[in-house]
Amino acid sequence: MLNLIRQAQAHPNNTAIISDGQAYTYSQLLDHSGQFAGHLLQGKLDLAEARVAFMVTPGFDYVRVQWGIWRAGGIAVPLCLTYPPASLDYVITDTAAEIIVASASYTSIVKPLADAKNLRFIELEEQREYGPEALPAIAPERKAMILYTSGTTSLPKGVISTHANLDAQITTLITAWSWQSTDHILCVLPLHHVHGIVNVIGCALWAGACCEFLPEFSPTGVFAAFQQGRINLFMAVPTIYFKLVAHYEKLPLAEQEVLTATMQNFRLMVSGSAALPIGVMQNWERVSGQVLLERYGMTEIGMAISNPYRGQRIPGHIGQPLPGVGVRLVDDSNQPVEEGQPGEIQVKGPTVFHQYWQRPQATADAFTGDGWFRTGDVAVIDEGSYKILGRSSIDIIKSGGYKLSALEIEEVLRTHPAIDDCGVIALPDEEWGETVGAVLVATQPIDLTELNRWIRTQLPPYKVPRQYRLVHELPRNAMGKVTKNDLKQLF
Ligand code: MLC
Ligand code: AMP
Repeated sequence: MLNLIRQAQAHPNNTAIISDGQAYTYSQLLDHSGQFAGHLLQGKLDLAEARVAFMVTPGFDYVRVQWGIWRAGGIAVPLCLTYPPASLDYVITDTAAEIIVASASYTSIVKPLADAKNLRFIELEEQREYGPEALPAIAPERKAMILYTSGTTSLPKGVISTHANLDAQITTLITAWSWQSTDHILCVLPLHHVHGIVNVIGCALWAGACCEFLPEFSPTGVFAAFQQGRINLFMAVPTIYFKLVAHYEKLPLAEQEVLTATMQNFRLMVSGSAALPIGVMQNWERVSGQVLLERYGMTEIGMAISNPYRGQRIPGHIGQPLPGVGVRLVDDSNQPVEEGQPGEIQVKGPTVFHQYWQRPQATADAFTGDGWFRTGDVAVIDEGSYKILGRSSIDIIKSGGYKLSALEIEEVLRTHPAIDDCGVIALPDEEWGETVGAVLVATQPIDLTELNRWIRTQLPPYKVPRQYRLVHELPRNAMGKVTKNDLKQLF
């Protein structure tokens, strides 16, 4: 039996989930996910790692589908809710998904893609309760989930995690952050990335705690949920803390005082997925009385390094390796660096993913000969705590906590009939961390509003360039390569 299920059986009567104004116990979650697993199986003994892509609103339905896929022996492929059809189709095709599940509100977007490939399509609201079926035993080494991540190649890669990987990613956080069954967390993060899936939902449900959902992030929604007085844990990306502070500043003094008093009672607030600017950390402490715990992670490894739950959290630092996670810093020749010297973060241990989906070369390239995963992030140990200095590739952009590939955006821009060539770079931004800037060489006059409308049919909103520069030629070095540092000078 899956460990997550065994854990849930230990607290049948605790509230597992609050969504859409309804509370659901662990016992209900076990029943409904078991029934959904049976519905997926349709008499088969085991889905045998068939990929099941699902586009489901965050909340009870999302979790019962995720658990249902796992309990039926499938691989869960959560789809981003803001992807345009082209990006959804990429994931469905790349994973060779066999079944597509959607909340009714997404049927019109995703059913045509399923129909075009003749895939089984399940609209959730069709039928909520299904008859019980015998469920297969799932070994921990079996593949559990594929999440898409951008890197230094133009197309996003599927990261496969096994059940054992997910268990290890969850349990290290349960220990390090002292999760309790009495905890109550608010989930506002998108559920196609590890931050929301592992750190928030995975940990809460492993601990027998309560996970309350907002269908999407909004400062008003977050503060209204906080004011109910039940929530004691919160995790988000720095952009969310920035947006919450900006909203708080506009509230009347009396409301601010009530909110601050409520937030002072929280057990823990965590920031991650992108560097937490010291100013945001300080503003948040002023607003909430909470010293944010910053941690570092990645889709391929879950969380690896964290500031302490008890003990000093150093601003601008990410802390120390989490329990059971091997971390080292190496130089260009893959040799561990001397103390105090910068090096690439490499990670080893049970939390590290299984492989990239159907990309053996990319998988081989991602590991050293002795099995360390190369993160591409550069750090140094300073005051006994790791501190991120930057990334080894200029082509990786982190915007609002999302990892974007400059190369992927360039490839899309180049398919536009009016664009001859282009270069995409990260632009520093107080709110988003970084935003996307694009330099375009056009073959004919370009209407940028029209261009943006077109890009949104190709890429999700967070990958859309925010600033453009039109040039006659891209700056190139002696080797004929576009020099991205020169592109930055154009903004
Ligand atoms: C959206 N907008 C952006 C943008 N994204 N503008 C600039 N840069 C971006 N990246 C614009 C939209 O086009 C829109 O403008 C307006 O902002 C509102 O869009 P939205 O999508 O409704 O925004 P909002 O809900 O405010 O979303 C912001 C956010 C979201 C921070 C809540 O980006 C988010 O959920 N980020 C979290 C991502 C995450 O979970 N990452 C974890 C990866 S795992 P207009 O003009 O169209 O109205 C990982 C490992 C680890 O990294 O360590 O955790
Ligand atoms: P993703 O591929 O979306 O999982 O993003 C992982 C990347 O996010 C890491 O490789 C880092 O570059 C970045 N990241 C995560 N947490 C932090 C942090 N606390 N500080 C700086 N960068 C971070």
